[in-house]
Amino acid sequence: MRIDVLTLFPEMFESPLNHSILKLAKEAGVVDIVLTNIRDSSKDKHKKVDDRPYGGGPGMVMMCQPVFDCFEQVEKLSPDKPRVILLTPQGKPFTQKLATELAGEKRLILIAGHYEGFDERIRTGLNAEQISIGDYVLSGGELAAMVIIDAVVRLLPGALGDGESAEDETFSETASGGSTSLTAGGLEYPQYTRPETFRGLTVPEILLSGHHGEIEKWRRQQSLERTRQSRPDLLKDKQK
Ligand code: 6GU
Repeated sequence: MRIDVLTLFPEMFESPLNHSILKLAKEAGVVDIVLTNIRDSSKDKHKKVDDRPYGGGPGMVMMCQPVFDCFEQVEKLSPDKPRVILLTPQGKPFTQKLATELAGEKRLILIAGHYEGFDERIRTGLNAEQISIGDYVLSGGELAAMVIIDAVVRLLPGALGDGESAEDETFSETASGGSTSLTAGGLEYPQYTRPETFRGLTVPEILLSGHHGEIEKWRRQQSLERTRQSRPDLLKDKQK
């Protein structure tokens, strides 16, 4: 997969893209992530990329010219037709299901904005879909782009090392939309590793018993209880 990111702050991506799974995935050739600075496309003599909103109001709006020119230059860098995504709090919610869908694409172009938002003609002119990562406001789309990149790349075949699997997780879903994980769409059960006692805190007896059936039952109960406590909405969703 190729992912192009259009941003005013390419440096923000350096650390997240160069550690852990994303680093390994890039090294393995599973994904190619290319960062392009929108400001470099500004034709303004001061490299301006934003301006005051028509009609008044607070803040600044990302201008068409630098974004359109940057997009057109980047689009040409590969023959594959991209899925174009604008990161904005007005977008559709990013979910595991959407991550799975995006992981099936050959190419993504992510456009991260700053200031109060994009000139609307950027969305319509570039035929971009809008995605939000949650109901809160970030100061820019960069962190949202990184969240999406992480969630998508780890799903690509070959991104996780041997013995690791992106399936069988809390939010994983099958093609039909149903969950097949042990937790059945709920939250993960609690995990423990050595030692058996740490500062007087012990590991639940059942996990040391070797009774696999009982362990599985205990894990299901724990998962259900945690889900009831923290995310009852996930249980309600299942009843629909
Ligand atoms: Cl994609 N951008 C911004 N600025 N804020 C957000 C967001 C995106 N998703 C949630 N909040």
